[in-house]
Amino acid sequence: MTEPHWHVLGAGAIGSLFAQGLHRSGSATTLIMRRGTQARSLAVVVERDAQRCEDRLPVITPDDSALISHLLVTTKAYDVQSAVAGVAHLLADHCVVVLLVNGMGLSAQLGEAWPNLNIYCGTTTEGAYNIAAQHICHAGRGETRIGREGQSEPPAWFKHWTRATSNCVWDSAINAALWSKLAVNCIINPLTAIHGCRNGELARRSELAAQVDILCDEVTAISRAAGFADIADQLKTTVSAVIAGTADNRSSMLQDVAAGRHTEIDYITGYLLQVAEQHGIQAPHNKSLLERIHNRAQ
Ligand code: KPL
Repeated sequence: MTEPHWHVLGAGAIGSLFAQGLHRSGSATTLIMRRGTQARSLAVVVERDAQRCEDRLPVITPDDSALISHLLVTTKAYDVQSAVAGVAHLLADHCVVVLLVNGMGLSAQLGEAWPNLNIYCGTTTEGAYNIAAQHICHAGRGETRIGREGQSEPPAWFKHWTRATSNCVWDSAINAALWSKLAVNCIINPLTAIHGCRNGELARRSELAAQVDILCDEVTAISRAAGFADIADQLKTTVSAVIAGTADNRSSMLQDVAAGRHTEIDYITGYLLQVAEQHGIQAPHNKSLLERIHNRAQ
């Protein structure tokens, strides 16, 4: 198989990181920028371990006449639908789409809107933040899991991903990986956004630790009902480990609220509450956080 040509939609920190990784692994890689972008190429700069790696990648906008066969989407969850709609006229029939975004529910939405897309989902714990546009710090190495529920064999294009990023695995039970991330995000993200605190304070301040506990109980019950018993059993341990491991982080939702941007709450807590409702489970604390974030940020 010839190396696929990847187009990257959403050139934030994670998008820039994976775009450079795919480019360096030998795949043609093009950034999709907003309409009106004049540049035909952009420098992508990744700083890690006191080293600076710079590559110039080609750029297209939705006004160009490219045919996209492999699309990596790394936008914010709330931008996915409109960003894909903006390039839908460029997508090849059965275009491969890898959704590397927070939250859940988006692949079903995209599949409904564009039934011919060949959609895969992913989740990553790579740590990267923006220094400037397309200039990022790769602050922490993590693991990337890509998959499609029930598909045990990875598609041919996946082998390029294992070269593009240091720790990338195929996951035929990707929904559990996505749910596990969602469960953790339901607890850490809204609380840190509402209290304006770094992740570590959720363990240090007793009144916040008590809220973590109550939320964990609700998310545990919903996880169990949704068929994720292992995640439910481990949830408190997992959440404590993530809080400890990311103690100095400002969560993505705190950053969004602080910058006056939309938040991903509808795709995180909102999705959790939909599942809770399907199973007849009450989750008043999660519901109250959803409302507080809506009232503050959106
Ligand atoms: O995923 C995160 C986020 O901020 O969105 C955590 C794990 C909470 C790290 O900050």
